[in-house]
Amino acid sequence: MKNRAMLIGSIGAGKSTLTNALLGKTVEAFKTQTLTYYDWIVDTPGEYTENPMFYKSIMATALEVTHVFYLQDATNGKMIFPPGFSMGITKLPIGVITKSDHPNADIARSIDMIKSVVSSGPIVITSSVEGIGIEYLKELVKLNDMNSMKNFVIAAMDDKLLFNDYLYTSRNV
Ligand SMILES: Nc1nc2c(ncn2[C@@H]2O[C@H](COP(=O)(O)OP(=O)(O)O)[C@@H](O)[C@H]2O)c(=O)[nH]1
Ligand SMILES: [Mg+2]
Repeated sequence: MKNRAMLIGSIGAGKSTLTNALLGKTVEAFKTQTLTYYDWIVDTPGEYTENPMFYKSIMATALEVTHVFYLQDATNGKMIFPPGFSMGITKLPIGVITKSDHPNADIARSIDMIKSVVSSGPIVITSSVEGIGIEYLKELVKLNDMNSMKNFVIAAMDDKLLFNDYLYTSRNV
């Protein structure tokens, strides 16, 4: 399978804007009504994450990808993923904090929230507007196992790139 990432997160978390940043496009983000497939990205509607009725759609779509990006909007204090959500999806998880450039961004709060979702995996602090963290995400999607991602994070030595593994250190994915 070609390495691909599915983006999930609340309505307005910045999925479509991040998709554009990752693909290097300058087009305006648009509200996604259904799944949108790009070269190596699957953008999902925020409703999929916000409404448990759509969890089965997330699970089904996950079968088509190698990585799942769990987005947490740094300006939003609301936690919308159930704790441990990524444990139910057997694809490589990556926590993504969006909008780190925003004046209302609370990075520490966002990291705490995403840690309860991605209990084992990288966490990348990003801004699609300023291009922060975008290259890290592209590199991580090329890596095929948790250990490679962990080594990548350690080698980067950047406080915008963390690795969370306080629960399970040798998770098999
Ligand atoms: N400041 C800032 N705003 C962003 C960023 N990414 C997205 N936004 C804004 O957040 C809003 C929702 O973005 P969108 O990509 O449509 O979210 P989606 O519903 O998850 O696809 C839009 O007004 C974007 O301009 C970012 O990195 N920084
Ligand atoms: Mg969207």
